[in-house]
Amino acid sequence: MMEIRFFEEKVEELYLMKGLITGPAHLYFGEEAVAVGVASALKEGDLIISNHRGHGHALAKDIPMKEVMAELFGKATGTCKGLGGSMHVAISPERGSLFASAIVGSGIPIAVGVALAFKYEKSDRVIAVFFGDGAVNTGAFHEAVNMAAIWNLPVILVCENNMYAIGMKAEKAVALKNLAERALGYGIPGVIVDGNNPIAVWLATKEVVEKARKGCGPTFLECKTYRLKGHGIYDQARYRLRDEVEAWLKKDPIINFKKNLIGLNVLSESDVKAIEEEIKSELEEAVAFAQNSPILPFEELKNYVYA
Ligand SMILES: Cc1ncc(C[n+]2csc(CCOP(=O)(O)OP(=O)(O)O)c2C)c(N)n1
Repeated sequence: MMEIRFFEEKVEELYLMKGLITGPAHLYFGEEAVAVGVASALKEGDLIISNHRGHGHALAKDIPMKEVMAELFGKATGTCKGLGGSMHVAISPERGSLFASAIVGSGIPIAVGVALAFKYEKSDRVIAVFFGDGAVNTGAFHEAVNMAAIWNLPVILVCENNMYAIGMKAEKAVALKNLAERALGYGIPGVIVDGNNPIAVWLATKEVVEKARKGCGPTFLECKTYRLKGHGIYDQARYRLRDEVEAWLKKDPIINFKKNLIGLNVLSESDVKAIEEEIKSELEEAVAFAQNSPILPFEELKNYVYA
């Protein structure tokens, strides 16, 4: 989680202060426990599908930080050879992260298709797809979840309810108290979990993943969390009330988890310092790698144009 947080702080600095990263970028500040909790509950061979807010998904899925950074710099050494940028950074099928797109909700039918393939193959693999509260209002969500339900497919629908779709508050867009209630309409379980607690996310994911593996079908997992920054890196999010932001800052997943681990004597203050130092030096290396990497030669660029 600390790796994701420090990464995002660095991206913010490189983007806003140094202008070294350009294009759209959506930070994952505050939502780290969801990606980490879900990714650590999956086994080798399981897959994830990310979305436009994918830096955290990529790092949680162990895509090397330097490849993630290089993609943000638009370099040939990035996960998409620098052709995708921030919104496609979590595409690395060999590390189990299959797809990421800027089209809200678009990963859900793809995940359902992959889950159908798993079922045909009689494999025990599962796929988890990350999407926001805004995505539950897309047609893609409704059609795909219905199919996942009738065919009893091994897909975990991870809804990162960070309370906003750009500036639209989820409670103004959906007439339900909990988005997980949507699952009932499709005949599948809806589970609500504290998305700021990595252990809670891990436990809940483990349980629903094991069910899916055994052929018990999909689950809608609503992780209640908060986007501590604006929608995109450029958005100062002035539409949020100060009280709301302050209340969520108190629920910061990293500060609280660190406090808990120290309180339980799992980690000491100096262990935490050592972890922080390690991440900072990895980050410096990742930035240097990205800066020194080449861009894709024009001749190769043409290989990726399908028209
Ligand atoms: C199909 C579609 N509709 C609208 C948009 C414009 N858009 C980009 S991000 C976004 C909000 C997404 O909110 P949510 O799904 O809650 O994810 P979050 O950004 O909060 O992680 C919208 C509406 C889009 N990219 N795709």
